[in-house]
Amino acid sequence: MRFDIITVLPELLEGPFSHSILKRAQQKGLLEVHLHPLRDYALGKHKQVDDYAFGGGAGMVMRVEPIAACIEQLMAERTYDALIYTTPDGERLEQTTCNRLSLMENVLILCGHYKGVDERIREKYITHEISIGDYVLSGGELAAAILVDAVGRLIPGVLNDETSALTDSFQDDLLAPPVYTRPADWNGMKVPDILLSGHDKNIEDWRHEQSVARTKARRPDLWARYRGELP
Ligand code: 6GU
Repeated sequence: MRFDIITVLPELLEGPFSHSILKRAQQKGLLEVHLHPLRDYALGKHKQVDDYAFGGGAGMVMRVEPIAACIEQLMAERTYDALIYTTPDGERLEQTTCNRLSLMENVLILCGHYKGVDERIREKYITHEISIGDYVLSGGELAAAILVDAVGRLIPGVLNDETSALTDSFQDDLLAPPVYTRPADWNGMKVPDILLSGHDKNIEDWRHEQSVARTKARRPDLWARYRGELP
């Protein structure tokens, strides 16, 4: 799977994919992440990528021409399955969207900035508008990093049995159960006996109960969905 990311702050995205699971995914040839500095496509000697909003008001708007030039160049080289714009007014990112995106071949991400992008870019090119939650970030880069991380780890072959995504929180609309490792007794705080019992079926049942209890207590919204009461 290949991600092309258009950004005014490429430096911000150099770190997140250079470690651990996503680094290995790239080394294995399962994932490619290409950064495209928007300023390289800007016009004039000031390399301006933003401008004042028509109609007035505080905040700058990302101009159409550099973005269109960059997108057109990329689209001439390959076909994109999705053109994503990261923006707080987008649809909230959920695991189901990540699962769907992980089956795609080429995904382009435009990182939002300032007051946002000129609406005509959204109309002409963007297929998915994605927010990572109801709070405002200073730019869409960190949201794009989260998206690539959440999707990248789901690409077939990226995770092994130990890191399998099948038991993640949210994959079945339940939160994950508590986990423990050695020592079994830490200053009197003991690991639940059942986890030391070697009885796989009982352990599985216990984990499910814990997941249910946690989900009910912490995320009544997820619990309702699990019970089929919500979309
Ligand atoms: Cl995608 N961008 C910004 N700027 N803020 C956000 C966001 C995105 N998602 C949540 N907050």
